[in-house]
Amino acid sequence: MIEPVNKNTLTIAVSKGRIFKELLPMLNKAGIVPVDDPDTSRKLILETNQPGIRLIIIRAADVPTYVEYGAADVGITGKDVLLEHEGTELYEPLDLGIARCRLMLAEPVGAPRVSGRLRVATKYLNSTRKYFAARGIQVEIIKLYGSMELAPLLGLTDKIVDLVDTGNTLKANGLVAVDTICEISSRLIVNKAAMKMKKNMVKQLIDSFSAAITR
Ligand code: PRT
Ligand code: MG
Repeated sequence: MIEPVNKNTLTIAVSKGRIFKELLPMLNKAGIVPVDDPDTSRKLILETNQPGIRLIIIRAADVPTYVEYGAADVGITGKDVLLEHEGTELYEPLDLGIARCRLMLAEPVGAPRVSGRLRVATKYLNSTRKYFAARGIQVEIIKLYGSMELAPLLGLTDKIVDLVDTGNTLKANGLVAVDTICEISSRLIVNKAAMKMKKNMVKQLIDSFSAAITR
């Protein structure tokens, strides 16, 4: 624990961008209204209308780390991020059903069959490794941090593994999805100590988020 435990405060870790946008109405339904707008504010700690509840705004991939170490009590992050997180177990009590997309394998339209060892570009090393291992396919995975779509176009790799929503990005770059690796949505994750020490606040949050889920 970074701070002495105060049972009456709750720190929620979230990334700005698409997850925050879709989370905001759910927070509001839970009676939590941030005082500042993270898209215009440069603050990394956002106070809310509820004295004990604050939001911290961090990179999506850092959310599990803050929650694992108890620097945040709870967090909201994509299943894609959780599948890559290497730390200790986290409670994942709720699928919020927001920021939905698919983790997909894609290749250039009309790509010839790959002879020799397949090369795949991705930032999702764990998920990609597991996918090919389960199929007994030898693969060389090349780690990139973004713009994966570019890799096959320049001959860096044969295929990519990336998130796909509308498919417009693939299409615009002459790529086509060939398989779905995993359905992705954002999850509520909870620190193990917070689950015990702040049981009431965490339970209230889970209940109000549950009620706000649109299926
Ligand atoms: O952007 P930054 O580097 O700060 O971090 P980030 O990319 O992790 O954050 P952000 O906000 O872009 O994404 C956060 C989370 O949103 C991801 O971890 C997913 O769980 C979820 N999500 C849902 C998506 C998408 N949909 C999505 N379409 N994340 C990224 N994309 C990208 C995708 O990588 C591709 O470049 O959008 C492009 C494809 O979109 P379509 O509609 O053209 O198919
Ligand atoms: Mg992004």
